[in-house]
Amino acid sequence: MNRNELFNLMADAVLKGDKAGSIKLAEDSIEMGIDPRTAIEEGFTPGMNKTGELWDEGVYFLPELVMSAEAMKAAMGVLKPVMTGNRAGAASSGTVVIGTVEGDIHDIGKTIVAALLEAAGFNVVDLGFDVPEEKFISEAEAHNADIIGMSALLTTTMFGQKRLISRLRELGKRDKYKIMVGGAPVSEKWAKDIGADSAPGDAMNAVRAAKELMGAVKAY
Ligand code: B1M
Repeated sequence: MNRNELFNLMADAVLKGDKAGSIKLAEDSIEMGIDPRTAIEEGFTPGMNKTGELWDEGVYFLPELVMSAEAMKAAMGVLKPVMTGNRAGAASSGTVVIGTVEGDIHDIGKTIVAALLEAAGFNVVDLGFDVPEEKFISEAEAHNADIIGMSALLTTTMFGQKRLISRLRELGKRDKYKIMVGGAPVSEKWAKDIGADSAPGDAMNAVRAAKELMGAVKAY
């Protein structure tokens, strides 16, 4: 089987919500020596995006959404340990506290971003989903974070990103952290309007953006 055939099977497994199939294909990709990030970006994620399209068209409903999400996360469970590897003792590129904002349980994209940041050498504190602003702040303080990363997938919940930045200003702590925001409805204009430092559109750009933000942090 060649790479493209494998990537198509990966997308299909997620689209069908085939958890066992996703795990097997993720394991096959490791045996074939394929970079886990490539397997995620070119294999499994297109399946999740196609799921989104079928939901938009009213072909897929919540059960299918959940099954696709479970298949996607099962694949991530196989690939993440390989991607982050044994980083014990390696110097950290910086500390990122990341989570999905309050009221929002979409965590697939956030988890991919967290895994890729960890693989790139960042110390990542993943707060999960439905995270209140105060928790982002208390965890950033506790871990002496450089970057706070917030994912939002709903137009109703993305205001949590704006509230956090306002709260940091009230506390006189806005300049202490670089703020990265993301999620399908999040645009560069939104990020600028709310005063965030970065709005990378996907996980690979999130890694590049985090490194750039660290350059800015270290410059101080
Ligand atoms: Co729901 N959902 N969902 N959903 N869901 C969306 C987001 C929706 C766009 C579908 C639609 O109607 N077209 C819509 C939101 C509409 C809107 O507000 N604009 C929607 C809705 C309405 C809902 C419910 C309200 C449905 C209902 O119950 N009636 C409900 C809300 C629950 C809640 O959160 N309170 C709901 C529930 C769910 C499930 C739980 C079933 C499931 C999520 C499972 C899970 O995450 N564990 C789900 C799913 C799967 C989707 C879609 C189909 C796919 C989202 C996804 O995982 N994409 C989604 C449709 C869509 O987005 N097209 C939809 C794949 C993922 C890899 O992409 O998350 O965008 P994404 O992440 C990318 C980038 O955004 C970026 O990098 C990632 C990887 O490349 N990125 C970041 C993400 N976070 C980042 C953070 C960064 C940087 C980059 O820095 C910090």
